[in-house]
Amino acid sequence: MKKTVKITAVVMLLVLTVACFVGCGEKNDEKIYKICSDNSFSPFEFWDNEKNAYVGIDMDILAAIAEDQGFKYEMNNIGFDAACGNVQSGQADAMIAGMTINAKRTPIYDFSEPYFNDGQIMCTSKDRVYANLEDLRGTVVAAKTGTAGAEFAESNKEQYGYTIQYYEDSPTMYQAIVNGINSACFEDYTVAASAIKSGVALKTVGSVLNPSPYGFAVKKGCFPELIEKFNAGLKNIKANGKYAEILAKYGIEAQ
Ligand code: ASN
Repeated sequence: MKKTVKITAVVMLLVLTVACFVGCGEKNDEKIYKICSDNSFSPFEFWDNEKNAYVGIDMDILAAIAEDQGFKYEMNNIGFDAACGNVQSGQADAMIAGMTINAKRTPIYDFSEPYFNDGQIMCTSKDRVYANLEDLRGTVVAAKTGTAGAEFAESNKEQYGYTIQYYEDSPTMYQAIVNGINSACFEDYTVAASAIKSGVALKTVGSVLNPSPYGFAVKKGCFPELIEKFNAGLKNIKANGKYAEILAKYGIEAQ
């Protein structure tokens, strides 16, 4: 009897170990973490033609933290929804993508300490007159698949009587509003402000909704050491001024 219990315990341990490896991707000493991100979410991540590379607050924060903590990674800017899919399927180990920490995500991701705070804001074309959510009744709102902005649009669509059209990235979503295909979207305030500053013909309406923190994320239960390193590095780059320097480089005040 005792032996059976022992064998069962060993088998269970083996199964659990294998399950963890399968669920979290491979792990070894020379680990190069596969990290993915959004592809057009300025000032957090965006393509820089001159540098021929993705740049932005997230890109710089992660580089500074990896340097501080001595870990290696490769970055894949595949878009927000794709990044979420890759982390959940184990094709990627982690993501940094201006990702809002919210109740829908905490059961399936482990997040770092917050590294920024932002909420969504309603955006319309510069010359349209939707003054509030009520005015969106009967219109088609634009949303970026899988985002906190989409979640806001979804949770209010019955009450305010609009339907939703989905896009894969922020610039395509903005263009649909500018071109009059859609009435409005709910975008992170800092990102909407950056787009407007760069000449996108949108305006923000009302005040910031759902202010929440941004976090670096792994699939729930995977790579706890990476979250620990991110948190330790974040603390260090905040203490040594690097964090404020990165934000300032992109015209954002340190929080
Ligand atoms: N703040 C957005 C979200 O968490 C991120 C994004 O669109 N890149 O859904």
